[in-house]
Amino acid sequence: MAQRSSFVVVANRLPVDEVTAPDGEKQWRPSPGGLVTALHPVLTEHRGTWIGWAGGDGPAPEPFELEGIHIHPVPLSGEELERYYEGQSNATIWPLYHDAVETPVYKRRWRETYRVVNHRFAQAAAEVADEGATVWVQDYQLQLVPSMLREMRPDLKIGFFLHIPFPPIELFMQMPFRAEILRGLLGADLVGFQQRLAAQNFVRLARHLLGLRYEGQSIQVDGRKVKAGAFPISIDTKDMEQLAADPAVQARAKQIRAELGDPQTVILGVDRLDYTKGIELRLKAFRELLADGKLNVGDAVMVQVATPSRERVEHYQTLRVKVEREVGRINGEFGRVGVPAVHYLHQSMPKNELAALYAAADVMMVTPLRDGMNLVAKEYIACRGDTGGALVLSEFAGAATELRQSFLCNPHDPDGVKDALMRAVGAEPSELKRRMRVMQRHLRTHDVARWARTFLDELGDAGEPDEKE
Ligand code: GDG
Repeated sequence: MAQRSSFVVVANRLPVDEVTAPDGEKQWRPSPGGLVTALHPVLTEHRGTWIGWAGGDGPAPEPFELEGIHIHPVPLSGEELERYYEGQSNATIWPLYHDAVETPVYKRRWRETYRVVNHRFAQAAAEVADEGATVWVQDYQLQLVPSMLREMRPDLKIGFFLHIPFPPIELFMQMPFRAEILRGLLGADLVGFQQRLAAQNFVRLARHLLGLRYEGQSIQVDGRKVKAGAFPISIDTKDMEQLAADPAVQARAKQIRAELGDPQTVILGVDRLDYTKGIELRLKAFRELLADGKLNVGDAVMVQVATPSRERVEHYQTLRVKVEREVGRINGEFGRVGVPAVHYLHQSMPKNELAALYAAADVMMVTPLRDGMNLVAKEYIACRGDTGGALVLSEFAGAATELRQSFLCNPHDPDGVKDALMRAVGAEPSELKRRMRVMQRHLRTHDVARWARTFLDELGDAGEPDEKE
């Protein structure tokens, strides 16, 4: 029988990777990420279990324990991966929730598989959760799990957190099984979003679509209260600051600048290769500034890291072609032998190399058309120490609500992006340091541990009668 826990996390992916040791033996290794770092203390304290997919399309490995966490793998077949993950999650829900910046694709068989897989995750949670346990469901792949789980186990306290935006009513209404998704989420006691506006979209939708009454952020559902709220996620700030301050990382940052030809300005972009991230428009702004003569190759150089992502989904294949065409065009027009204008890396890199890149960059460009939060923006700030540096940030990233001292821009306005970039390039060092200090102070207090604590405290109170009642 599965190990029972009083705290259970349910997420699409498990926080582990399978690696092959030199002797050929397969082993599990924790895959570091903000979420697992934040939840590790809670998980170990409560004999916690993490339910998720382990990668691969075969039968799931047996549950096991790793660094004090019970790992409970859920299997996905090849066909399920294609329909539930690549299809319904990443070709329907992902674009729709990001303002439909790419056209969402709707397919009946994808939805059916989404239901089947969500049910499997809910069942796994129902099996491992102790009487009265707390279960925290994560993200857009698992929106039906809260209501399915509530039906199986009404004794549980259920939280849900959406890492991506929640769209306005007009957009959400496109979704063919919209009421089912909404009811799915309403199975939770607390539904958390990155932004206040997203929480508002959600409560208004509950009234619009299901005629439910709400007061403030509290919705009345079948005699229960479901709370919605904003819980902006963050990074492990201390860990990132320490990593960037490591002498080896600092030396690597210097070396990177030298390898780039010691230019005056290093401009950096780091994203998953995703159409929501605004990579193309950023490249285009850089090209136009070179053409206008406002920036010169040699003085300014751009580095774009585009981590491979969702490569079997068509939208992503088209994007890769477009981005690589733009990089080729810029280098073809403006590069010289041995001096390219854009250094483009379509590869995933170790975290310390990423930290060195952040530390080496004078200007970080984070220009998504829509983004739940954007942790890259926060990581850059944590990595700059007291050396200044400038963040150009889209108003459409959740992070823009907190990082007000960045150079904010509207990514839909090319001139606005160019203007923000030039202001960042030309700003006085003293001004840049002042801006950075304010944002760094904010991130030191608003880190990922605080995010998890705030959500779980509120979930602890949810479902309890109000004091005034
Ligand atoms: C979703 C939401 C929300 C990237 N390339 C490499 C690498 N990364 C790391 C970054 C950062 C993370 O991946 C990306 O996080 P983002 O927040 O920027 O974006 P999404 O992946 O779209 O995340 C987003 C987030 O969930 C959390 O709620 O902020 O809005 O879309 O940590 O550093 N890490 C390494 N090598 C790489 O090449 N090691």
